Amino acid sequence: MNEEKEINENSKNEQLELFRSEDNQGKVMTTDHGLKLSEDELSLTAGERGPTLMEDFHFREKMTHFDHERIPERVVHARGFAAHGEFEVYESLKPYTMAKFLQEPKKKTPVFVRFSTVVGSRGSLDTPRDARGFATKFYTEEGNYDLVANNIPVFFIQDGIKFPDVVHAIKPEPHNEMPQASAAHDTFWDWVSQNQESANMIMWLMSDRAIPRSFRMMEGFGVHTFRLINEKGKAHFVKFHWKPVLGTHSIVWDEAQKLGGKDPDYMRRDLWDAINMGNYPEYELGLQIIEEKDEFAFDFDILDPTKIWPEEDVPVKLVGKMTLNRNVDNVFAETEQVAFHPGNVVPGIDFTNDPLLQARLFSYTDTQLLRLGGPNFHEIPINRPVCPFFNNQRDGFGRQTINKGQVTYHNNALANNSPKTVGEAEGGYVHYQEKVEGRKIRARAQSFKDHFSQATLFWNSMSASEKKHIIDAFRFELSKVKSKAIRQSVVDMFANVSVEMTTAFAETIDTIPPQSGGTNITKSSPALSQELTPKTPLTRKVAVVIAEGYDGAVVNEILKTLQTSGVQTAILSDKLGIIKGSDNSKLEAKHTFLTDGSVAFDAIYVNGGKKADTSFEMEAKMFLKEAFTHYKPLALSNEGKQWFEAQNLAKEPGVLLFTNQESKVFAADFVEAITAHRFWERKVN
Ligand code: HDE
Repeated sequence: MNEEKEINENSKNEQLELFRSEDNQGKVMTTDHGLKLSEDELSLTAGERGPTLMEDFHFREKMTHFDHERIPERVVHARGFAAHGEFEVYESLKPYTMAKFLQEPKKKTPVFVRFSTVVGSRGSLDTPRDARGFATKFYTEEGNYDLVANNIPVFFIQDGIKFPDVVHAIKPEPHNEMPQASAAHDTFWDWVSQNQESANMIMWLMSDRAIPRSFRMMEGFGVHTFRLINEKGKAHFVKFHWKPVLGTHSIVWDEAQKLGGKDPDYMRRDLWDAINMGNYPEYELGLQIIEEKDEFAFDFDILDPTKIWPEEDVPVKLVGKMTLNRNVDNVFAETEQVAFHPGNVVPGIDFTNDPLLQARLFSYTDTQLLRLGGPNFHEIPINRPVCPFFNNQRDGFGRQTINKGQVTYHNNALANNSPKTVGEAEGGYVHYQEKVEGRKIRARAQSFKDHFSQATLFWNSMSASEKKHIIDAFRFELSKVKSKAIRQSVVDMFANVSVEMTTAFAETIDTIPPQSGGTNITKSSPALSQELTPKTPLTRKVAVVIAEGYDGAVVNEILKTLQTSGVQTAILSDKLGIIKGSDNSKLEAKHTFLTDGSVAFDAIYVNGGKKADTSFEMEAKMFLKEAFTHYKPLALSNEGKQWFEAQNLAKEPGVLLFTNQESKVFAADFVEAITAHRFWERKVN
């Protein structure tokens, strides 16, 4: 297993195959030790009504294993979902880095990506207002490289020593363990108002970025400044980005909350289904590069993780593509046991002195030691590098490898001093020789102390609807904060970002609006808004609502057009099973009003049906009204049109009524509306 082989996109899968069990199908049940069993439902007892006997090794083994099935969940990012895939560069990145997996286009490197929420427990929901983790393990020929990213490019704090504080503050409060997976409570906002470096991150957290539509439709950011080093030893500062090919999209807050009840697995299901259907999610890798000589050329410190590098000032160069194309076989073995670490680097990629990054370099191994039960977690199949690995680390709980040989120390003569270290020319990792000097102090540079300018930049860059969502998010979160003093402190803090914004929510949360404040930042960064992100009908989900006696000709035309445009359709009715059209055509309903709210879909087409009763009509009206208030495209014909008109909602944008045009034209217009995604200009109240 541990031999040198050319790495390609299949390398990790082939390695995992060595550890996969056969399916249980048709097999005889045995103990863990291979003994065939004759009985699995009755314990061994002394007589039919007597006590259970200690001798019952099968009972003991089965129960003991069960008792020990759980491992500690991750202290943050506990709820996650993952998939396998591959990565390739578009052009050689040789001018910037010697990392071998970034040298040649067409060379494919296997990857494993775990997406996550940050705050909630493992059994919480997929759609809270929260940052999302986006951690990628590249299995390269030089060892594993981990890009452990989030979907928000900045962080709450500048120094990792404060991480336990922010996490304690945002997690459920310790005296009553409430609320789950939510920042909307006193301790979090108390912490925010006492730690003003969080301002920029809070703007992102209150924005649509914190309620993504899908893992397939969110950006990823390495957050920290890293270094790329080329063969000549020249370094560049770099920030890493993932750009989803489908664009960056979000849902609305009311939808997010309802989805939490209707389908807490909404985002993992979306990823799982997309991969199973062959709609492989794709993300382009982007680099922002700053020359070493320009380290101090910006009005922020490039080592400060609460700052972005505005894309208009430092463009993102798209250098490669990652495709996720295979679901996991077993969530525990892969998604739960995968262990990421920002310190897993390869030659050509190095760190900077960002104080948040430095703290992470300690924390990730430390946490795995507890979570995965000891120092051998690198041997768990999902964590193993695909290249060979040799050293003198030995033993410990759960050791898998049978290391041969007598010698387990360095230097040695007995084994010719092997395993030996090698220089850079042979692939040995040499840390970048940055010159550092200074006194031992606990202090932060002045250049880290502007906490508000970029928060204002973010606000300035939002569209009108995005601004409204941010204001509503502040209102929601702060309305749940019981202490009026904390609410006022937050208002006073965000007055520093924008008086316009803070005034818009201050009175609604029983606080005194600011009289003055704001920064002198007037510029905006269009890249921060989701307004201009790519939009496509591909993989959008549309509910086609029909009752008995639906109009077969129209419905079939619409289904055909949607499907050929790459839209996913779902037939929905008041019951499961075959529904007959007025022309005797048949469609099978696999979704119902009861099981799937309108929130499960991106757009709705209601045809109705001649035989629809009043209960169907009531349900359809509620379904439509809800989708309408979420700004979704709606197409209506036949009874559907009448029901909707009865609610006086017909003239708003994004509502398509089938009048006398051809159903082909109607269907094409609907696809166009689906491509627009949401109609924010619609008046919903
Ligand atoms: Fe993490 N973080 N983090 N983090 N983080 C963990 O590691 C930590 C930070 C991120 O899917 C933990 O294995 C510290 C920034 C992701 O398995 C832990 C600090 C970013 C994941 C930890 C940070 C991240 C984690 C918990 C501040 C975006 C999930 C379990 C110094 C760039 C990885 C684990 C997965 C997980 C510590 C800040 C992203 C405790 C101390 C900034 C995506 O080690």
